[in-house]
Amino acid sequence: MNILEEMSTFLQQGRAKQVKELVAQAIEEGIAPQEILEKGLLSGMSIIGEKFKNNEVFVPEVLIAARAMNAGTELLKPHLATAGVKSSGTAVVGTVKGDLHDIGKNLVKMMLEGKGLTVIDLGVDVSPETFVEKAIENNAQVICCSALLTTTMVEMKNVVAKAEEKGIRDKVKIMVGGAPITQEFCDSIGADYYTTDAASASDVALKICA
Ligand code: B1M
Repeated sequence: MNILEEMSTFLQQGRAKQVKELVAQAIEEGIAPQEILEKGLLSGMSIIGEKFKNNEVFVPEVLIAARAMNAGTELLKPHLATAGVKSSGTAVVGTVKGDLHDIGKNLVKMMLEGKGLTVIDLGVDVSPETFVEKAIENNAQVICCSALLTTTMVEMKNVVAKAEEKGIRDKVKIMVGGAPITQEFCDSIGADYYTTDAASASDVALKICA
């Protein structure tokens, strides 16, 4: 088993300490941070996701795997980020109301910071009002909404509506993403951009702010 497979296995077992140690070792060995993220961490989380779907593991196991994932990505963060880049714009980022999934949102945050953007992280379970108020308060050019549940993705429409109501719709772009989101959904709610992954989200955000 190579180091990334081992990392993926420990992540599935929720062994945060071992995941962190292997991330540190992989960085030390010169493995590209993106490869560590994709083949070591995300691959483990995707296996857990499948098992969760098939009732082979349950919420506690998923939760400790998620903690191990966050521990690993935290260590990777400075390596994914471009050091010393001057802030080129501001984005507010959050997971929509009713939704507590934050791993994808944290990756988006990390990649945006890596592009030198100032990121206001609103956390999870964020109401449309909060997205819009914080965008106004921080003069943000982009609002990034993440959702993982089909029951919560509808909240994104409310973010668009709230931005219109508060008169900032022409000043701020709204980007949406997360596993259940599609381009079609994005278009149907009047959001501006849909991206499939955190790296693409940061590319688009950078263009918006340029
Ligand atoms: Co939840 N969960 N979960 N869960 N969970 C899913 C999403 C689910 C698909 C599992 C399944 O059934 N197969 C399912 C949703 C089904 C549906 O809606 N159709 C589900 C469910 C049902 C639930 C609960 C309702 C379970 C319950 O309690 N009965 C509950 C809901 C709680 C709530 O939110 N109110 C729940 C709870 C949890 C945990 C707390 C245990 C835990 C979350 C821990 C945490 O986040 N801190 C959890 C987890 C971990 C998952 C799975 C296994 C993994 C999600 C994840 O982090 N993936 C997930 C199954 C799966 O996705 N395979 C599942 C890794 C992450 C990097 O991917 O967030 O998609 P993702 O981000 C990607 C892209 O989507 C994109 O970038 C990332 C890649 O670079 N992206 C963006 C994300 N946001 C973006 C924003 C952008 C652009 C791109 O622009 C703004």
